[in-house]
Amino acid sequence: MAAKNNLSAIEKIKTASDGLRGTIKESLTDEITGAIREDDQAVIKFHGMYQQDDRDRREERAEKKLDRLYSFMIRLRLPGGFISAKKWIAANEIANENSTGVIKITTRQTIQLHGIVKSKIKPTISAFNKANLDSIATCGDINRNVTCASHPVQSPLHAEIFSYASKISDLLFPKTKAYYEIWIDDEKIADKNEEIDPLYQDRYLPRKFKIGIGIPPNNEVDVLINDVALIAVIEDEKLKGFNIAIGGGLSATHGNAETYARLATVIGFADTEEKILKTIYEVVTVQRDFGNRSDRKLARLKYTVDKLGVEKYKEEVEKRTGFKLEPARPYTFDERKDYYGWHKAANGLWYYTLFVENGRVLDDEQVAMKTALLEIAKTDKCNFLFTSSQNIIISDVAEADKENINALLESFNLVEHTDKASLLRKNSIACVALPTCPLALAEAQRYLPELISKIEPLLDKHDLSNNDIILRMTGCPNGCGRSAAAEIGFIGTAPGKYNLHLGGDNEGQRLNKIYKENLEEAAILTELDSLFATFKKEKNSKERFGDFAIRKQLV
Ligand code: SRM
Ligand code: SF4
Repeated sequence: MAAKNNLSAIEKIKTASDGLRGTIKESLTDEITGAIREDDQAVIKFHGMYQQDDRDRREERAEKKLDRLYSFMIRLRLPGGFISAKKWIAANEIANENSTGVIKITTRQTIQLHGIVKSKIKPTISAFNKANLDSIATCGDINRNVTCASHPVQSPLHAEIFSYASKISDLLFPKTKAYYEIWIDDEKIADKNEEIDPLYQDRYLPRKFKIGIGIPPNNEVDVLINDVALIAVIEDEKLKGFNIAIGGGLSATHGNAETYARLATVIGFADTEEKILKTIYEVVTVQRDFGNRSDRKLARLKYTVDKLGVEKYKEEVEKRTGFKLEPARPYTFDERKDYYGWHKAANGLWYYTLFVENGRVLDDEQVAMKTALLEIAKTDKCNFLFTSSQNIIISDVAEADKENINALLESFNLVEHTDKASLLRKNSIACVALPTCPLALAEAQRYLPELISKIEPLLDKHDLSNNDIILRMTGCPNGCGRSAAAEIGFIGTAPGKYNLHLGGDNEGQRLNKIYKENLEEAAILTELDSLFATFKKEKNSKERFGDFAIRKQLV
């Protein structure tokens, strides 16, 4: 535990924030700047928003001696990525009214809106509130949006397993009412006792906290990259409980050997709902009490787990829950992919998985996806689910409504759009990066589509287009597009330059390693051309690209 005088600046801001209020109200009324006060920038994260600026315009504005072009990004809380058609319509309207208009599906199954100017934050949150949507705790040092395996065809028990996403989200929900007070009704909360928070206290967690739920054998949710990973155990067609793993996280900092990506380690099995939730709660309290509060680079749960040792961490959790976890049950992940197109789940309802390149829902010259999804939502005959690979599932479609929805998908060319995208493109993820992400060192979502168009002919050339290779790109090593868990991972180092990582497995159970540093596009294509040639020639019959890279000791 960090000594008081050794605490990081953010720790002091949290405890002095009066239940996450800070001076946000004053910041909002300051008309001289489009920004908010520095301390408040840390506090608003807990309300689900980030201050950003348009990095494409920085230079031009600096030359004109203008302030940066500030705006805000708001991220919704949608456990498991579920949203009703009515809520989608509301989000669409709010996006048009107050943001850039692009609806961005994230790698943690939710929606982000960008480009919201300061004066529009309150109207945005208030409109979300009217639609029963909120952005509480989607950022900040707190439990974030809980992810869950999204494809209902994965198991007849999908709904039962899925319900844990909301249960966990509720369990770890903060008690402060600051969000409502600041953004919605302006009323001061009379009884501060209601806000006493035994879990987060006034210091919250040392760092962000993420929980995911996976359903073997498909690891499309990338469950092991989470601080806490629940792996559903199904025996005799019943949900027996979950294997619980701790300590996943993908970020590292270039040049800082103390930082590293890590996959979660399974610590045991819990059967009843009470035991499962209690264990999760206490994993969080141990991190709250033992996590590093002086160095934010080393504050994630993964470092606490490695500092204490997995066994010690587990013992501390068991001491607090008052029961021992059972030995982990066997499980196998043998794929990690979205099931595109139409599928029928065990409950008789249909689902269509739509390919959304890098999660960006908009109308462009190729396809009017945003208009199409609005029209589909207006039928009110479906719901929506977002996948961890930034795609959209049009869900819960009754047999009688399928034809109508499919006709809409066809008429807007969404079926063709999904079908004609290559396997490589459909297996890819890019994070947001430029121009909004302040941490980006290189492009990601604005560049990857173009790079893939140059990689596809290489795969064709070596007759490898039918290989299920997972490729991901991030604009920096924070890992938002989970590139450390890809078979081919690109991690931005500088404008136009990427480290090329190889050797991650296809199922998300082995991280990749650095193969070549600081490659520009021409070098990337030369490297891949030669790697694909060797792979084609020397691979074993069903060998995956990531496994091949390991067998051949390429990394
Ligand atoms: Fe992330 C910070 C975007 C998933 C690890 N992430 C950011 C910020 C907010 C930049 C910032 O701090 O100012 C990015 C905003 C960009 C923008 O303009 O929108 C950002 N992260 C994203 C999203 C939108 C990427 C996407 O294209 O979908 C994802 C939103 C998820 C959500 O809905 O909550 C997103 N971020 C992830 C993931 C992947 C995951 O969780 O599955 C990771 C790696 C897993 C992990 O947490 O280890 C990830 N983001 C980070 C980190 C590194 C954290 C660390 O341990 O050091 C940062 C930087 C930080 O926290 O200091 C970060
Ligand atoms: Fe920004 Fe880096 Fe995350 Fe990409 S990986 S969104 S560049 S913080």
